[in-house]
Amino acid sequence: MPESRKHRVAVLMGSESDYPVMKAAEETLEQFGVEADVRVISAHRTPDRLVRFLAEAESEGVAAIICGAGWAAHLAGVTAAHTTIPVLGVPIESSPLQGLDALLATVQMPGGIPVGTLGIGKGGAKNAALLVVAFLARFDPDLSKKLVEFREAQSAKVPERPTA
Ligand code: RP5
Repeated sequence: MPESRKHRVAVLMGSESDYPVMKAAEETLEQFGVEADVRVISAHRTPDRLVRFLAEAESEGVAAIICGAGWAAHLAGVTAAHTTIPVLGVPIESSPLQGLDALLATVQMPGGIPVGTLGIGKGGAKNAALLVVAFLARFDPDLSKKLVEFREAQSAKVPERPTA
């Protein structure tokens, strides 16, 4: 496997309508050379697809699973219940409650089955990918170097003073 494709991370979303948000996770992983396996899987509309996918993910050595969902978002929790692969959740602002419902549903997992929950929306999706990269980077010097460079480039873009 080429160096840049050493790690594979799954990005799941409850609906295709979540893709504009979850694309931020996909793009961020790709930016670091981490392969993103992107799927539409609904915990309530396609529960069998979820179970089938997770069996596949276990056998293919998927390092982490990022789940984005809106409304009474249970995708991340149900995913975590079916696998020991680490699961991160991204609440999506697709409901009349603008993601507050999804945030609470995702973050409030009872003790025993963790879901690492990020912020609502695109920022959360991007951070989910960055968090996975940070974990992987502890055991991968090349990825660690890329993460340090990313942080440095990000800092360099912050101006000392605002322009008019
Ligand atoms: C959730 O319901 C999905 O994650 C999505 O955010 C929301 C709306 O889904 P669609 O009705 O657009 O398919 O399950």
